[in-house]
Amino acid sequence: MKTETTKTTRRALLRAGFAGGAAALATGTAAGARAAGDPAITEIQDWNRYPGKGVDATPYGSPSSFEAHVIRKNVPWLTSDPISSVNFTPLHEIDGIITPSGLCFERHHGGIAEIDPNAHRLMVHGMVDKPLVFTMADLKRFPRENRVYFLECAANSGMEWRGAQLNGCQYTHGMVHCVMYTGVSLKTILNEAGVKPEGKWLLAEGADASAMTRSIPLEKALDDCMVAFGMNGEALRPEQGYPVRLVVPGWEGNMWIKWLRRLEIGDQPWQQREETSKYTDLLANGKARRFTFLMDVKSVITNPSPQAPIRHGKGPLVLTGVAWSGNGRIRRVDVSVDGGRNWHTARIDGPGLPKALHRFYYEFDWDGSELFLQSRAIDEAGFVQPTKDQLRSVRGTNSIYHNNGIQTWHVTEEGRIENVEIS
Ligand SMILES: Nc1nc2c(c(=O)[nH]1)N[C@H]1C(S)=C(S)[C@@H](COP(=O)(O)O)O[C@H]1N2
Ligand SMILES: [Mo]
Repeated sequence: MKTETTKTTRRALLRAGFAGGAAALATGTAAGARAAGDPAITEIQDWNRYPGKGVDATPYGSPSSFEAHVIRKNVPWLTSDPISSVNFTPLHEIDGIITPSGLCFERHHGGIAEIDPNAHRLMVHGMVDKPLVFTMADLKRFPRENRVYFLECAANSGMEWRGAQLNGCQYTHGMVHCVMYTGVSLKTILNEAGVKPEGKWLLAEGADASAMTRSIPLEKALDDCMVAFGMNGEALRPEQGYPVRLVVPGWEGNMWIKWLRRLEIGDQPWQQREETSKYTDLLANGKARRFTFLMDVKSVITNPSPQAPIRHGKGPLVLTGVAWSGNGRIRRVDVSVDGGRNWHTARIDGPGLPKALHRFYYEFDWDGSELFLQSRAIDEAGFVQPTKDQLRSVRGTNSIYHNNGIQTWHVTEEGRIENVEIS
């Protein structure tokens, strides 16, 4: 009873205080102005009244139940079976440059291998002095490295080659993620076996039911590739290749063999399915580009976007997105609100790491008129993200791979947003 009285008094006081302040707020900035008697202020909420769950309620934590909509999603009609399919990173729901492990898009060709790490082996053989087999425990006794990289599937934006298709950056650009990997440099492992002078290529093979296999030039293997067992500070997730995957920085995701079990050294590529029938780029003249490993400079505005419309009306607006390049760092990102007529330099915030996502922002006052939003990234090698028309004039429309064209979002006066194409 006493508590009730106290509560009523406090509520009454709050109400009185805010009735006086409301007039001043209404003439101030839109942000922060709230009507008098807002129950979020005047009512004592349950979480303020009762103690919450104690420690260990969730020994392995999970996001707030109010964030339950922040999930990977697939497009069921794209593939006939989820075992060989893809889902997409919810780019419009995340910020910064690191993709939370549970939101990293998944691409499997034979489902997720559930591997007992104690029964897993990594074999190194072929043109080497000393063929070797490593256990996971063996791998963890080599010097370790921590590096942040993006992984993009070569088929990201693949549905958009012939025109605007999917309504949301999660679907048009969500086959990319960026995490911090912990592992051993591939060079260390290969040096342990001793690559023979005639060795020029590396074959990497997965232990999953698809036994995914790709040929990688030895030069790249000895440059910056990693044999990774950690992501974002903990073990790899099963979806991402637990207990160990190959990291091939800046190059197409297909080469980042998950559930890695075999590395073979040879003197030429093996012409596996994934580098002949798949992941080659069919041009207009019927010839195909092969071994197009590098992921070119690319960017996309993640907010606002079709799944994240403008709900706050005119006034201050935070536009944000991500940019990345297989060539290294992003030098600059330009943003246009009028379909590419005028460009503004966006602000890159957070670490600018080579072959990692870069986060950009462009803050402006929206006057409530219709917009055509675009972003254009430029990398440190000087490559400029092309328009889709520029890309098609060189590559045609036969391929589904390596589409790094500029994305356009149409914003209506109501703040609704749609995937469109204007250049
Ligand atoms: N063993 C194996 N490795 C694999 C695949 C696979 O199906 N099996 N898919 C590849 C493809 S096509 C891509 S795009 C990336 C996806 O990595 P992710 O699932 O971590 O996003 O893994 C690659 N590595
Ligand atoms: Mo892929």
